[in-house]
Amino acid sequence: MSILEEISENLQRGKAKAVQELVRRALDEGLEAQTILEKGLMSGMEIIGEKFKNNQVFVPEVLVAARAMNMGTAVLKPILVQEGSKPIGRACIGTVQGDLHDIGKNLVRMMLESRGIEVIDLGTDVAPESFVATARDQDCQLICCSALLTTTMGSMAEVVKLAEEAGIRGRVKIMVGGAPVTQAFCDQIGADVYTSDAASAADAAAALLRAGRETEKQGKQEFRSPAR
Ligand code: B1M
Repeated sequence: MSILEEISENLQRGKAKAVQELVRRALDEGLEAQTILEKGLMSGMEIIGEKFKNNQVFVPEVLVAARAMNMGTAVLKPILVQEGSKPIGRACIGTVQGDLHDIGKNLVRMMLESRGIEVIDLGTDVAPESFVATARDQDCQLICCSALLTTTMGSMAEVVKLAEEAGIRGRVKIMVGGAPVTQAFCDQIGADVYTSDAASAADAAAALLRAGRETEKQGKQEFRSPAR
C-alpha cells in the first residue's frame, strides 16, 4: 500500500493521530503538500462521502473522519500558506446558517491564505447578517460563503440582499461555493463568482482583488483593493 493510500485508509477509519504522522512522513519522503492533500486526504474523504450516501457509514464515523481530515490538513497548512507576506486583500468566510460542514470551507480559507489574502473565518452556521456586518465593519473586499446542504444554500441569497441593503455591494464581491452550489444558482441569486473547488476559489479571489486595484488606480470609487 502506498503512503497516500495509507493516509486515505486511516482517514476513513478516523485515526487522526496516524493520519497526522503519515502526512508528516509523506512530506519527509518528498511528496508535495498538494498531492498529499488531494490524493491522500481528499480522496479518503470522498470514499467516506460515498459510503455515507449509501448508508454504509453513519454520522459518528463521518465525524471522526472529518476530524482526521482537519488534523491532517493542519500539518500541511504552513507549507501551503506563505506566512508573513503583505496581504493583497481581506476576505471573510463562513459556512452559511444552519450548516455545520466546515472541511471545504477550511480548504478554501487555506487556499486564499496561500495567495496572500487575509481571511476572517466566521466558522459555521453563520447568519447572513454576520457576513455583511463583518465585511462592512472590517473592510473586507470579499465575502465567501460555503454551503453543503441544499436546505441551507438559500441563505446565500439573503447575504446578497443584505449586502445590497447595507450599501456595500459596490465595494464587496460575493463568492459562493460548496457541493450543491452551481453557476446557475450563483447567477440566480446575484452573487459575483461561483467556483467548484478551493484552488479555483483562490484564483478567482486573487483576480478580483487585482481587478479592484486596477479600478482604484483609475480613480473609481467602486470595488477597491485594501492592501495597506
Ligand atoms: Co453531511 N451531508 N450531513 N456531514 N456530509 C453531505 C453534504 C451529504 C451530501 C451526504 C449525503 O447524503 N450524500 C448530505 C447533503 C444532502 C443534500 O443536502 N443534498 C449531508 C447531510 C444530509 C448531512 C446531515 C443532514 C446528516 C444528518 O444529520 N442526518 C447533517 C447536517 C448537519 C448540519 O450541517 N446541520 C450532516 C452532518 C455531517 C457531519 C457533521 C457528520 C460531517 C461534517 C463534519 C465537518 O464538516 N466538520 C458531514 C460530512 C463530512 C459530509 C460529507 C460526507 C463530506 C463533506 C466534505 O467535507 N467533503 C458529505 C458527502 C459528500 O460531500 N460526498 C455530506 C470534502 C470537502 C473537501 O468537500 O465541502 O464539498 P466540500 O468542499 C469542496 C467544494 O465544494 C469547494 O471546495 C472544496 C474542494 O476543494 N467549496 C467551495 C466548498 N466551499 C466553497 C466555497 C467557495 C468555493 C468552493 O467559494 C466561497
